[in-house]
Amino acid sequence: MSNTLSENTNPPTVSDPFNYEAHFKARLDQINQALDDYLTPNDPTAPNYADGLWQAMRYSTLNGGKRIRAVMAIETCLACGGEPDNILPTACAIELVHAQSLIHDDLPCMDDDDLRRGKPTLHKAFDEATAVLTGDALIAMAFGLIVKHTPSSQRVTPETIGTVVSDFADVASIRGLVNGQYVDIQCEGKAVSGDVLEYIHSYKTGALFGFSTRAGAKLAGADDALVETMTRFGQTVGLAFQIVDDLLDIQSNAETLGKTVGKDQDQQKATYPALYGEAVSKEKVQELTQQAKALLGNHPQIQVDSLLRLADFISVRVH
Ligand code: GRG
Repeated sequence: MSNTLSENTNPPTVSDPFNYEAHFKARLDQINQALDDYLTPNDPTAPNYADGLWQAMRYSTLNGGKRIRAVMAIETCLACGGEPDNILPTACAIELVHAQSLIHDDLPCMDDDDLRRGKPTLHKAFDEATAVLTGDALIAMAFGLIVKHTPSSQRVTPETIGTVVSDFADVASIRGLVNGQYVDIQCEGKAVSGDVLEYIHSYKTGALFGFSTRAGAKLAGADDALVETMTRFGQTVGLAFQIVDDLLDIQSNAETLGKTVGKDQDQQKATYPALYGEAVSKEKVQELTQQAKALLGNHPQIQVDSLLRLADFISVRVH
């Protein structure tokens, strides 16, 4: 398997997710290996009375997952002229916060789910207290990874890395996921407007995608205009990703998705298909995908191929 995109002489067609997945398998292996390393206690000889917590962190993080946000971060960094080492710690940090959000989302006080990535959710496999603590540990660890492991250089200064950490704090809190999750829960069972729905999806999902591409661009040393374009690219693709998620919740099955289906309707969630219907939601996905891809046309200096494929893959994904 090739480890670089440039070695791929026969790129998959954009509407073929199987070829796409093969193309990016090397990226997944790289991310999974780094996550495995980060989630290994440093000193195996030291007393470790919290072994169960390490196991829970590994169970919830190294248990599959598409790694789409991490791949977006890496591919954006490469597209903007950066190296994998610049972005890998942040890509892993993104996956840790994403894993944490899924663990907490699955808790009985939130979406109350039993199945995640084809296995029992963390609080089912372990217990609720462990699930809360695992989430806590993953968030804090994520910030540490960026600070401890991101190499600085003349192009990517410690100050730039500091702004990445600050951006991350925004999307992992009231300016991102937590905000979206709060409004999502508050809106359960209520009729919501299109604006509120877009707000929920943008905060709950779009924000972390936007951070992924923003960090990718910043850690490649991109200028402000490119950083802003890449942020919008990620946010737009992230919104499309969430609408596809809404559609799959209706159209797919638990075996394919590895999670419970039909929950949005059961919990009377605010979703695109519920508000606009399936056909309009699919059109919206295509519209957002085209918008995202068009943004990239503003910067002829970047290598856009893999980002175009990512956007297309997200729009046609089946799991
Ligand atoms: C970040 C501090 C902090 C708190 C999180 C619980 C919560 C607050 C937010 C939940 C947000 C949430 C569940 C959004 C859903 C996003 C989504 C579409 C998840 C599914 O992503 P995939 O399909 O999952 O990429 P895999 O398993 O492939 O990684």
